[in-house]
Amino acid sequence: MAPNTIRLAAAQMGATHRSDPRSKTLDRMLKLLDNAASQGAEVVLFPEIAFTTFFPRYLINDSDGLADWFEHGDVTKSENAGSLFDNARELGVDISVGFAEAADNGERFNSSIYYHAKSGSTLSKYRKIHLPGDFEPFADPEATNQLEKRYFKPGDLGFEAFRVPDLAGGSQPIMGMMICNDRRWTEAWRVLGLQGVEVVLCGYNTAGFAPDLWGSDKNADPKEAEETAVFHHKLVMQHGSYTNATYSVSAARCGVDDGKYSLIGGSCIAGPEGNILAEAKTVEDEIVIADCDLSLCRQGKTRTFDFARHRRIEHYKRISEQTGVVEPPKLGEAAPNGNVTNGNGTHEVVAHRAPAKKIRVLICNPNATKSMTENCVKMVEPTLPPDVEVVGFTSPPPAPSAIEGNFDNIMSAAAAARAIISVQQREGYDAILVACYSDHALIRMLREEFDVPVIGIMEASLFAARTLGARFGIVATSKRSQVMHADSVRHYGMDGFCAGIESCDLGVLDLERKPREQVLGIMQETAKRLTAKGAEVLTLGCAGMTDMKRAVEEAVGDQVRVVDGVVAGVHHLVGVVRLGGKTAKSGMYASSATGRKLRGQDYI
Ligand code: CDT
Repeated sequence: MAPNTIRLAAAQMGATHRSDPRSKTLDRMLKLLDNAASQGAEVVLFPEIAFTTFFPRYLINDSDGLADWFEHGDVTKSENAGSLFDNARELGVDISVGFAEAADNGERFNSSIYYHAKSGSTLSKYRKIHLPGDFEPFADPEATNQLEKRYFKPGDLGFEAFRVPDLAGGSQPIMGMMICNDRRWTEAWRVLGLQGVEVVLCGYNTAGFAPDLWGSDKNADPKEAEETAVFHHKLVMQHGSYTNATYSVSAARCGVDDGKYSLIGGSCIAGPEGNILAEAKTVEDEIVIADCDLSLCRQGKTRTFDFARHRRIEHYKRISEQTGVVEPPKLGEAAPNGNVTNGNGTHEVVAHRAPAKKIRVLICNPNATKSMTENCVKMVEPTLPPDVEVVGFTSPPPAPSAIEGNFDNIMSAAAAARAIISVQQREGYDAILVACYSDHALIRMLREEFDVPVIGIMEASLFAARTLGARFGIVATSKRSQVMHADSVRHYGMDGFCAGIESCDLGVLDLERKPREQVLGIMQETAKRLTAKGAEVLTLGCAGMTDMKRAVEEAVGDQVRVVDGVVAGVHHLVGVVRLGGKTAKSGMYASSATGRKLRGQDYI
C-alpha cells in the first residue's frame, strides 16, 4: 500500500427486528468486525443506532422502557456493547459506531464515537445535529414514523474534525463524523471540509418506501421509491466528497425490519473526486472495503476547492444567519432592503433601509450561580428564530447563590439591578427576562428603570399555561416556595385557574447537587400529584428546572402540557417587542432614575 493509504471498511447491517435480543445483534457486529479485520481493514464504520433496531420509528412511552433502547454511561465499557470495543482493541482495528446515548445529565442524543484501538480510548464523539422527522407520530397508524425530534436533543458538539494517530504512515489523517440525515446538508460537509477533513464517516438508517415520511406519492412503486432513496444517498455522499476533496465511508442499517419497515442499503466508500470506490451488493450484513490513498485529496484541496483562495464568505452570510427560506419579492414589490425588481430582471433601488436588526433579549439570572444561567440559555437557544438572540447575565456578588426566601429575593435584586443598569446602558437590549420563578423584586425595579419590556419567568409561564389549558399546576422546589408561589399567583390574579402547587421538598441547589435520577424521580412524582388534582398544564417552578422538562413530560403523558418559563418568557418578550411594546411610564412604572436625579441622589 502507498504510504499515505488506509484500508477503510463499512460494516453494513441487515434487518434488526424490534424483538431481536441485543446479544444477537452484538454477535453479528462481532462477526462483521472479524470479517473486516481478516481483510486487513484498519478502520471499520458501523451504522447509526447499531446495537438495536431503529427504535425512533415507534411511539414509546417511558413506562414501556424507553431507557432500555439507550446506552447509559461509557458505551465502550457497557455490558451490552463493551465486547465490540474489546475485540476491536484485540484486533488492532479502529471502529466508529452509532448508538442512542443517555447522557449523565438526563439528556438524550443520537451519537457516534471514534474508538482508537491501539490506545483503547475514544478519540472523538459526535452527536447528530440534523434530526429528521417529527415529534408527534402521524395520525395514520400504518404510516412509518421517525420520531427523532421526540427522543433526542439536537447535537451540541458541533462538527469537529479530529486527528487519528497510528494510521496512514503516521500522517495523522483528519477524520470527521456525521450521522444519516446530516449527509443531506451541504453545511455539515463544509464545516468538516473547512477543517481539512480527509475521511468522513457516516452511519445511517434510511427508510425506503415511506411516503408519509418523505412527503412522496403514496401510490408510487415501492421498488422505484427505494431506488430513488439510494440514488439520493449516493448523490450526497459523492457530492460531499467531491466538493470537500475527501474520502467518505457510509454504513447502512438496511433490509426489512419486523417484516414491515424497509431500509435502503447502498453502503459505499467514495473518493475525493466523487467516484464510488466500493459499494454494497446486498441489503444484508456485508463488509464494503477499499484502500484510500489520502494524498489523492491534495488535488482538490489545493486547486478546484482551495477554499482559502476561492471562497467568498462575504456573500455566504445568509447561510449562518437565516434558517428558513425567504423568497425574493414578487416583481414590482419592494424587498426589505428597498430594492424593487422589474420584469426585465433589472433592479431599481428606491430607498436604502438598513438590514433587519436582531431582537436581543437579556436573560437575567438574579442569583450568582452561573451554571443556572448557562442552562437557561442552552434551553432556549434551539427554539430561537434567526433574528432573535439571547444573552445570559448572572448576578455578581453579593447576590446569593440561590433565591429561597424574601431576604434572598431583595439582596439578589439589589445586586442584579446595580450591575444591569450599566450593562443595559451600554448594550441596549430590546427586552429583559428575569429568570427567577417568583414575583421577584427585580422585575418591577427594571420596569421602573427602563422602558424596554421586562417580565419574570413565573408570570410568563402562567400566561402561556393559561393559553394552553383551563387549569395549571406548579412544580415547586421547597415547601416555602410553595407558599410564596401561592401568594404570587393570587397577586397575578390567576388563583381561580390554579389546580395546585406541589412541592418537591428540594432546595434550589439540590436540583444540581443531588443525583440527577433522584431529582427527576421526585419531580415526576410531584407532577403526577398535580395532574391528579386536575392540572392540564404544568409549569416548572424554578429556573434550575429548565432542563428537566422532558422528564416531567414523560411522567404526565402526552395529553398534559409542560411549560418552561425561560422559553415561554423569551418568546413572550419577543412577541411584545415585535408589537413595538414599551413599558408604560404614566403610573406605577414611572422612571425611578428621574426621581433619584430630582432628589440629587446618586447612590447606585
Ligand atoms: N436516520 C435518518 O436520519 N434518516 C433520514 C430519513 C429521512 S426522514 C424524512 C435520512 O435522512 O435518511
